[in-house]
Amino acid sequence: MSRRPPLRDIDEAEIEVDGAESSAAGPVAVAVAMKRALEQMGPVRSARTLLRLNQVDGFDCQGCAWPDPDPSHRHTAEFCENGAKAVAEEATRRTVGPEFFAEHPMSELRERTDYWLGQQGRLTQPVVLRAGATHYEPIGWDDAFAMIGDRLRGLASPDEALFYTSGKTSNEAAFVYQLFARAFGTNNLPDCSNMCHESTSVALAEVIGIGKGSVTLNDVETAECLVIMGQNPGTNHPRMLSALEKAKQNGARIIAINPLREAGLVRFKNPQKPRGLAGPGTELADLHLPVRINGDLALLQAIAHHLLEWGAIDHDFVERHTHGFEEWVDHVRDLDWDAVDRATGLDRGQIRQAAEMLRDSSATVFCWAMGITQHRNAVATVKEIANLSFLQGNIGKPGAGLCPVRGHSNVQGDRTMGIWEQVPDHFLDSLQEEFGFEPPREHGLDTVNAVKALRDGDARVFFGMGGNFVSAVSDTSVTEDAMRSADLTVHVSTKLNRSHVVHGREALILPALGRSERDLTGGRPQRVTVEDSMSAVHASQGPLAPASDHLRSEVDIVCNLALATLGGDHVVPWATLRDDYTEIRRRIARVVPDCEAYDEKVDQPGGFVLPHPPRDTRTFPTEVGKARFTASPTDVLHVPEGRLLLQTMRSHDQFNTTIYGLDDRYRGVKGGRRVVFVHPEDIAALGLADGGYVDLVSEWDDGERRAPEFRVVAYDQPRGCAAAYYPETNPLIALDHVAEGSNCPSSKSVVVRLDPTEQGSTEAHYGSIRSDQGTRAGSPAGTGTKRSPEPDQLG
Ligand SMILES: Nc1nc2c(c(=O)[nH]1)N[C@H]1C(S)=C(S)[C@@H](COP(=O)(O)OP(=O)(O)OC[C@H]3O[C@@H](n4cnc5c(=O)[nH]c(N)nc54)[C@H](O)[C@@H]3O)O[C@H]1N2
Ligand SMILES: Nc1nc2c(c(=O)[nH]1)N[C@H]1C(S)=C(S)[C@@H](COP(=O)(O)OP(=O)(O)OC[C@H]3O[C@@H](n4cnc5c(=O)[nH]c(N)nc54)[C@H](O)[C@@H]3O)O[C@H]1N2
Ligand SMILES: [Mo]
Repeated sequence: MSRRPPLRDIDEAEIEVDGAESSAAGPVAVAVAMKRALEQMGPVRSARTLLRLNQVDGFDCQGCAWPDPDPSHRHTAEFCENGAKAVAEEATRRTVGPEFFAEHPMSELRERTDYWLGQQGRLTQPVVLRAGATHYEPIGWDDAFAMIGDRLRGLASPDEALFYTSGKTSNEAAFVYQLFARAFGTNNLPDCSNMCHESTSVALAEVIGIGKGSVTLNDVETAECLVIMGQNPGTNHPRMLSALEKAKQNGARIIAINPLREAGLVRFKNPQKPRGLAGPGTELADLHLPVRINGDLALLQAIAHHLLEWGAIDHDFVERHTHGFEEWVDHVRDLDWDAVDRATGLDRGQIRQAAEMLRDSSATVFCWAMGITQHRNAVATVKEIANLSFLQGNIGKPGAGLCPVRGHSNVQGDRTMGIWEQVPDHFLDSLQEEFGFEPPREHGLDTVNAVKALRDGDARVFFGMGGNFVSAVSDTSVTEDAMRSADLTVHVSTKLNRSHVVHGREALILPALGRSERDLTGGRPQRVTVEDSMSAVHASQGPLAPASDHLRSEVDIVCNLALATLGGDHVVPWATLRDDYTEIRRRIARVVPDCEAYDEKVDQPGGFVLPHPPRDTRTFPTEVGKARFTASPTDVLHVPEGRLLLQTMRSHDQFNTTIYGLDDRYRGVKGGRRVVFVHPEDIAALGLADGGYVDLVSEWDDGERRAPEFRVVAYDQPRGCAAAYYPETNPLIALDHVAEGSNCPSSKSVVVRLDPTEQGSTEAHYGSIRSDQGTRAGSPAGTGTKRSPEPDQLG
């Protein structure tokens, strides 16, 4: 199985490779942020947005979910380079109106990359693609709602509809959206979490009784030791570096566990400080463990083995608050060191050094992200992180705890509001009591199962609240075919993306207001609320005039759709909820646990923090009423001879499937994205050349999957590992390659073969398919290989 990539609009012949950097941020970050802001927004909008970003009376950054400092500690410029890019991307002055769609037929748009599609600008008007039509054309809002309502009512069962959510949706919109799905009659609420921190949520719910992290920003800043695993904060959570800098100034030591030596974990040049702008910056990681991909579970067990050996145990905590200790100890004492060596690829001295740093710390925070959650054994690994924290009592005390670092800015809030295909019964009971309808009780479909339902004809309508489903989900060709088999696909979006051009028999794009924009729904200024990665909830209100007069808020869209589908006399007062979001917050207060007096509490400067029993009082609402130690087998992922273990990650110039630009500055790549990072000795051993071109091929029971034409880049990392960017690599990941227990695509451990090819050969390779579509602009074959680092310059 292979999929022709839409290459026509990116000329990667000019790609440059300069070697990795050894510090993050600094003056270049400020310059890049300002350049991007000015290009997209111009000076006035740049000032108007950036100065309101993450301020108490401003709006929440559309980027990551890292929390804001206490109101009294915020800077005038409380944002990072990538936050500025995220804002610029939304507040751009470029627009995509009806003329655009008249000009560009689907046959052309389908050939475009997500990069090109996104760069066209903000969507301005609802558009429809009628069955068999060649172009999207304008449609009025009422007609669009009527059309969707009609198709939904025509389904054989409400479970034939899928209501996907990406993690930017506000709490208010999320609450009415899940309410609509359930009032319509389904729990099919797949979300981006299913591909992201689901492994974390599943593991933590089981072992600490709540699927959320247990720390505050203050804990991070006052920890004695921080373990940062499977996370690249320099790119994906840049404001976390300021917190790490504070921690270092308070004497903390940092252990980075990552196959790559990410610049943001080495050194931080804080652009808010003279020392950061002109000086050497702050050294961050004291110890970097270049673990082999997927070796974390074994590594954590080895560290625990040492701590047990040395008696570095908080006996009081273990006795009073935990369950299952003996069984776990038996497993870890008996550790198979040979398996540890093979799984981690580390030398035992390095592991011991990490264990010593933990032993010598009386307050440790554990941070992790996608490098941990997107593996077959991810749930087990997260539980092992929890085991280690329990052993030394590092939970529910200052400066210590579990810190899963969430992705999308409101992904945690969306879950709190009930965007969850497996929401617990007590939540459904409250919904029933508040609104007086009977919500469906059967669990719904998650993301991977949603694709299967479409593929198998069990789902007919796909509705996306934000996001870019076909590019974000694994197994691109299967997912695209699944999407094409739908009767109707609808996307509530701000920008054009691939999910709009790979569509069902009929398709609609509904353009929504972004977070930076003024929301005057119901004729009054509305604000929304969001929850960050540390359970802090606060208000957000955009300052800008909307990109077009036709835009509607997500709340407006959901409530009008509900009216069109369920009728004006439905038990839920949709029009009232739509016209005053305070009414929604009143319902949130009565339905969502721990949200009493919600509207009043979000009014406090900086908002409020949701309760978290393990963090607040060391109570663990698990089945056994205690924190649970759990023993997991020390597994080693087998990689056959001649194959590499590929992780699929983000470059510095993207937000998930939104591509801001073609540079990955910290890793030294400029002007292109189809690169695969490989250890110099593996390049030699595989008979390849640095700067040469390969097809990435993955092998599954049902055949091969191929992502063509990646340039090989020599890059320091453990032998046997490789890395390339997502979403270009999603065609390689079989839909069934998922984490056990969470069903999260295992996008960080894909066994691949590298087949040598020639640059520009894709055309020939797919010649018969591409022949009628012209040739790729400006990429003469065989040119453009530029300077690349010598192997001994790396690291
Ligand atoms: N600017 C920007 N910000 C973002 C995003 C974005 O795309 N752009 N995305 C947002 C979202 S939704 C999310 S979920 C987060 C993602 O934030 P991250 O999780 O930081 O994102 P990735 O780029 O997937 O990085 C994974 C990191 O894990 C490492 N890694 C890979 N495999 C392993 C492994 O087996 N073990 C260990 N220890 N490490 C491993 C990689 O080398 C890399 O450093 O960021 C959010 N913030
Ligand atoms: N191989 C591989 N695959 C992965 C990952 C990986 O690491 N490797 N990471 C996974 C992760 S962690 C995640 S979270 C998913 C991300 O999956 P998604 O959340 O589905 O994808 P995004 O790229 O964030 O969605 C971008 C689109 O959202 C729309 N949008 C932006 N802002 C708004 C808004 O305010 N309102 C509305 N309505 N729409 C808006 C725009 O139209 C934009 O095109 O991808 C997953 N896929
Ligand atoms: Mo994510």
